[in-house]
Amino acid sequence: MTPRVVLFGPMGIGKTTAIRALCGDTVVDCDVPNLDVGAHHKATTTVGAEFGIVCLSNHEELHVYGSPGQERFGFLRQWLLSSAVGTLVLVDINQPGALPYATELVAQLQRLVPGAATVVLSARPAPQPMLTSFSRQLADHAGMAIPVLAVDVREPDQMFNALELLVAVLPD
Ligand SMILES: Nc1nc2c(ncn2[C@@H]2O[C@H](COP(=O)(O)OP(=O)(O)O)[C@@H](O)[C@H]2O)c(=O)[nH]1
Ligand SMILES: [Mg+2]
Repeated sequence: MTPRVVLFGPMGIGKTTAIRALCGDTVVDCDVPNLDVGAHHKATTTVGAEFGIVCLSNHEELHVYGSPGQERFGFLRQWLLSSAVGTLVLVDINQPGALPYATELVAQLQRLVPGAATVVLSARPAPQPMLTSFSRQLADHAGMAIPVLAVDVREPDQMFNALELLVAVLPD
C-alpha cells in the first residue's frame, strides 16, 4: 500500500494550500463556503478529507491527506491515521495556543499511531529565537525531539522539503 501522510492544523493555517502546492491539479478537494465565520473569517473551509498524490525525488509515491479540523470529523481522523506513516502538524507559533495544541496532538499521535513520524511546521513567519524556544518546549513535553521546520505553505519547494524531512525521520 502507498504510504500515507496526514496533515493536521487549525482552521485557516494552510492545509488545503499546502496540499495544492504539493499536488497541483490532482488534488481532490472538499472546500465549501465557510458558515462558521466566528471560528475563522475565510470564505471557504474543508469538509471531509482532501487527497493528493506526491512523487518524491527518490521516485517514492506518497498519498497526502488533509485532516478536517471540525470536531464532528473525529471518525475520519481516526480512519486517516489508521494507516498513516507520518503526520505534518501545521501551527502558527505566534499564537499562544500553538504550543498546547501541538503538544496535545503529538501526545495523541504517539498514542494512536506509535510507529508514525511527526514533523511540526511553523506555517507563519516567526522570529528564530521563538522557533528555537518552541522546539525546545515541545521536545520537553513530548519526551523526545520533534523536528520543527519553518515553511511557507504556498511554496511547493518548501513543502517538498518538509515531506522529504518527514520521510527521512520515518522509523525503518
Ligand atoms: N499572509 C500569509 N498568508 C498565508 C501564509 N501561509 C498561508 N497563507 C494563506 O492562509 C490561507 C490558508 O487557508 P487554507 O489553506 O484554506 O487553510 P486550511 O483551513 O488549513 O485548509 C490561504 O489563503 C494562504 O494563502 C503566510 O505565510 N502569510
Ligand atoms: Mg482546508
